Amino acid sequence: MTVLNKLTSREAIDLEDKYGAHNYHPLPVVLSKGEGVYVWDAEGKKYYDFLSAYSAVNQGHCHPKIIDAMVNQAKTLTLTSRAFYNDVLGKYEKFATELFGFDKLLPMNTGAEAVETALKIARKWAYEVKGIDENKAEIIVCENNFHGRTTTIISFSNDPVARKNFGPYTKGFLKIEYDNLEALQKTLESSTNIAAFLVEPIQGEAGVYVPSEGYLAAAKELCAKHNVLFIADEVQTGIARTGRLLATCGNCSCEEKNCSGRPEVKADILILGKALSGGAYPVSAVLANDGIMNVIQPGNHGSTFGGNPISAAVAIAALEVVADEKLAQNADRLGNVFRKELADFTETNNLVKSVRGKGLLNAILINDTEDSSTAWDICMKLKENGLLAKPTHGNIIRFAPPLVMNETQLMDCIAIIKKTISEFKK
Ligand code: IF1
Repeated sequence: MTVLNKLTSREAIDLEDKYGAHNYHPLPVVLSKGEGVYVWDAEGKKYYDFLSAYSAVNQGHCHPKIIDAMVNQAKTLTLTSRAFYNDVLGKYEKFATELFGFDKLLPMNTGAEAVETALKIARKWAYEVKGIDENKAEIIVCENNFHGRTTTIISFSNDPVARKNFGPYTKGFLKIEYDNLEALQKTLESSTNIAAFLVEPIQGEAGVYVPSEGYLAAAKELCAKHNVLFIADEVQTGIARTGRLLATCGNCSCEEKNCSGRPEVKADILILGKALSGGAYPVSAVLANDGIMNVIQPGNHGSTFGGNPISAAVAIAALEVVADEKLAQNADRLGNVFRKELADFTETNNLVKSVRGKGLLNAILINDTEDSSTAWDICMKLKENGLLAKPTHGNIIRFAPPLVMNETQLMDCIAIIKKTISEFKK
């Protein structure tokens, strides 16, 4: 069998099991094709994708505009490194900084790289602008955070599976309870060495925890009062996923003709990734105004692929699709439909305790213990019924379809979810 021959699902799983590191425990489905809200397995069975590659495929699988941009650029110039200029990066930087309302953008590839970049910028700003003594900077993070898998990032994780036996850990992080302003205020008042507060506008991996109304705005205000940078990790919540261009847009609606780029809660440092490329290519970015971004001077930071022509061309196309197809508005509207339908369902089915989320980033809480296999078993049944989703932690199932879904498709998916859970027998 040459590598290019089509594999059966069994063959594909066996190859990954034998030759691949076991750093994931995937649902036993082997995907072979994707288009819009659908994916097909190696045997040609069709599914609704209700994970969207963890909110990277917001624009739908293989969006023609994004793929065309990628293919055309790939046929022209793929990578120059930043040792030289290229004729696409500046266009992308201008487009994205005007769209999100910042002076500058530092291009990277993965979300974790962008988070690491934001942490480095915040520390350098603390020493060179705020005047904190070198190596004394502290950054506040939240319990149950997820910001990526690098050694520094897992150093401030409290997920033992992501953290254990990867020490020694990076210092300089203070952990507080998420959605707790008092804890933030107390910590801000406890030290003059605080550089920044890093927060997810909604805690995705922790189980789609939406903070209280006004939390982010009040947190930003507290940070400003203490001359501490507010860093929003919108890798998962950004790019229209929560019904706004950014989750930090809050109630500022995308209905405005030209987005003012002044979200309700304007981060000092904004981190983007995942759907910044529509899932076609690793593209992430850190955005900030000159007073912060200009602490980065030649040689301070970089990446071989960061800012490459393909990533720039793909990101422009991916962001244009969000605006052209009004994906934030669609996510907002369909998200309300989804939560209403599932909330009604909880009235009649005791296996679903609750539904929560914003836009098309939602999750249901299964009425079973954290360590039960019920959520996984339900996802296995959903797979049989043509819908792919995966539990986050324990008994929480995340539901995050591509934002190009229409109401008919959504109602079809809701019917599948209700039917599966109603028939579910442990
Ligand atoms: C895995 C989770 C989601 C992220 C936020 C940064 C990153 C992520 C808010 C890092 C990445 C991915 C990573 C992937 C699974 C997935 C995930 F379950 F891990 F937590 F989406 F919720 N900030 N999240 O969500 O971006 O380096 O991956 O490009 O590592 O298993 P990345």
